[in-house]
Amino acid sequence: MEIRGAGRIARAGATALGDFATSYQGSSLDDFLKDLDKAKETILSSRPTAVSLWNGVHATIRGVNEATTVDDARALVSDNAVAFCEHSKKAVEMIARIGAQRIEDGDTIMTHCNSSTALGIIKEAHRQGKDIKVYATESRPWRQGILTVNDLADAGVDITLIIDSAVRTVMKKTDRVFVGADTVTSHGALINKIGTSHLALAAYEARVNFYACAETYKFSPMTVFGDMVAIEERDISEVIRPGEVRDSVKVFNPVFDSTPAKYIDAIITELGMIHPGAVYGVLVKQLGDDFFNKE
Ligand code: RUB
Repeated sequence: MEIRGAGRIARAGATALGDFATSYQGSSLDDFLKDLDKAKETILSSRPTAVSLWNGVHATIRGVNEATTVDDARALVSDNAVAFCEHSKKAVEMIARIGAQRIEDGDTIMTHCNSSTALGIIKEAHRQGKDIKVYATESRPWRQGILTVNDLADAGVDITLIIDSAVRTVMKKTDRVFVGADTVTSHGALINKIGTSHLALAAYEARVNFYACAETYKFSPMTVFGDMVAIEERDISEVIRPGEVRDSVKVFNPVFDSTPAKYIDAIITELGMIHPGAVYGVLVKQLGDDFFNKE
């Protein structure tokens, strides 16, 4: 939880592998590849839900098995890491410009948790001089909403903090919802911070546009083949203080939830705004025809 947000997590994972390669001292290519694999598994196990981490790590090791010397392999991993991080930052900037076009002067916006991608859009609209008001949820139990409101306040945005259970009440005053993504499945479902699906349902009921803001490296290749997304569960100490509830009380602390595609009006990506139904096509293109034609 020191590094938060699926984009930052992916860049941190790629950078860690790049640093590992740069500082590697051994001279055997075989040993390097084995150690790289161990490092990769350690990084991947740190956050199971955000596929951005998986995609960032795999983009970083791409082609390493074809290297013929340890120096070539190290240089490739290190260059790939830098390239992934640059691509990631550019995608977030592009999404800010594309998403800001959806915001109209006078709009009231709601956001959830702390998504740098969604906040990029809001700050860009504000920078363009649009008169906007934003409501941000507290996002219990980690209260990432505090980061969000301070970030937007520093940018000069009119920002109001609400508790998570005020979402449906405030949705009546809202024109659009922008949230981030940890993972987007091949059938267009959005996996994001717990409570995101409540915003989506309330928006659907109130006929408010609901946008998921996601770089395409948050699209999950595994879901094309039917894999489910693992939802991270965290310690109960995040929810209750010691001795606060009877010993027989169980506490369930899932960290993310899934919003079905039918509640999402559009996904704002660096490629443009797409319908959730288009995710499969983007993934197939990214994976390449060869992938599906393997014997
Ligand atoms: C953060 C969260 C964010 C997404 C997208 O959860 O759910 O909405 O990760 O973030 P946590 P970004 O604090 O548990 O990591 O748009 O910055 O990639």
